[in-house]
Amino acid sequence: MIVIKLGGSVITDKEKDSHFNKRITYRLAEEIASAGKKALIVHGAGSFGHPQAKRYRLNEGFVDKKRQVEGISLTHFSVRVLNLKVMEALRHAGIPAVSIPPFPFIDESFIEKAKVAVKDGLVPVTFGDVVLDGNVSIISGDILMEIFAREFEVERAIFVTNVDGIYEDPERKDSLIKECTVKELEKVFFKGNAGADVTSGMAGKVKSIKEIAYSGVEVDVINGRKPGRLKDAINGIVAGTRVRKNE
Ligand code: IP8
Repeated sequence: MIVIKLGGSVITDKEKDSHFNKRITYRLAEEIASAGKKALIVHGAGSFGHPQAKRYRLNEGFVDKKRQVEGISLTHFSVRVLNLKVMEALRHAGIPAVSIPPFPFIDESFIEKAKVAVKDGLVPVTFGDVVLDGNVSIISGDILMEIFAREFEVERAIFVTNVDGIYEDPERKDSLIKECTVKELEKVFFKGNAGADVTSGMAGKVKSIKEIAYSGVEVDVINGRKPGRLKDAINGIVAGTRVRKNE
């Protein structure tokens, strides 16, 4: 089984509020379908969640509850709109996908629901969302990748992004890390590229990647804008960054 995250920066245009990259998402769905492996799918929120969550400061907890209630509803609505679009793409490619939203919170039943779906031959799809965990917060798709990698027998985790992989220095094109151990990744310092992102961009992602590799699952980071790379990665051929699992 493979766990795949379709990053918000690939399936949406982060520069424009609520803009879905339909052509790319449909192609990625075709690549997943044609690779023919069992999969669990997570997707990011991109411009369907980050600007909304930021506007209402949902990543800061309850700071102005009266106003934030509208923000919670809007953000959850927006990520669900995106989820439906992703579901359409997956179903168009012939993938028997079913949606399992994190809202209102993640507990054991979340994993149980995903397990039941997998057992019956369905492909669970979840996504970064707003959650009410006694307070208000944002759960990133990266954390959901950690949960899936831990709870299922996963062979590989693939992060589909809009860059070629993990760079030691994002400003230096020649610093792409092609393959490394999780221990080597520890030595790389990531500045983070927060921008419009409420879940810390690449720095947050690397934290999750390390967790997954430490839990014994190999992680690949690839560029989803380059046709064929996702299908190849599912089949074990990575053009990007491969983080070897901790053995
Ligand atoms: O794009 C963020 O999920 P991510 C979820 O996977 C929201 O980091 C609602 C901003």
